[in-house]
Amino acid sequence: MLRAWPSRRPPGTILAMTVRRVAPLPTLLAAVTLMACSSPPTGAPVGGEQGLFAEGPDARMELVMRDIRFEPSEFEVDRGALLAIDIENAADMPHDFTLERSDVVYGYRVVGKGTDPHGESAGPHVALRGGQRGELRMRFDEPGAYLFYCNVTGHRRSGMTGTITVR
Ligand SMILES: [Cu+2]
Repeated sequence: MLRAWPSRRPPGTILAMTVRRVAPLPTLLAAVTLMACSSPPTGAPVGGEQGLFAEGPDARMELVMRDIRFEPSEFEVDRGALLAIDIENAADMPHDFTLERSDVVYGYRVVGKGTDPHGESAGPHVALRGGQRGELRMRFDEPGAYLFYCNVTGHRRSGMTGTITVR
């Protein structure tokens, strides 16, 4: 179980932590630029409430997609906190983050041209090409366990699932 780290720290601290955890500098700069701008790059997929990007999140974490699993697959967050998840698809094939429940406030931004959605979804659904990244923000108002999975055919069945515990 990994706890999303609080982001009410000096900005330099957050950046340093981010630098250690993600790889290439150009990619990092793209992600930082994405977070800092009020509007996303032209043509990049966005969804949900973009107003969630107007202010800093209460907690931030990284979620990596691999073949075929999420890392980490379990983490927790406080109820009511604005959670920012930097999602990276470190695999060659497309993957997505799909939340099973739709009663969540969310917004996302993908860096660069995205993939088409993998099936229907009423809630958060972020589809990424291999090697692509994006940011998903969510706020959970109800405590409980929220299942997420990859909706690419066969991936959920193969164990590409995880759980967010809201306390
Ligand atoms: Cu997948």
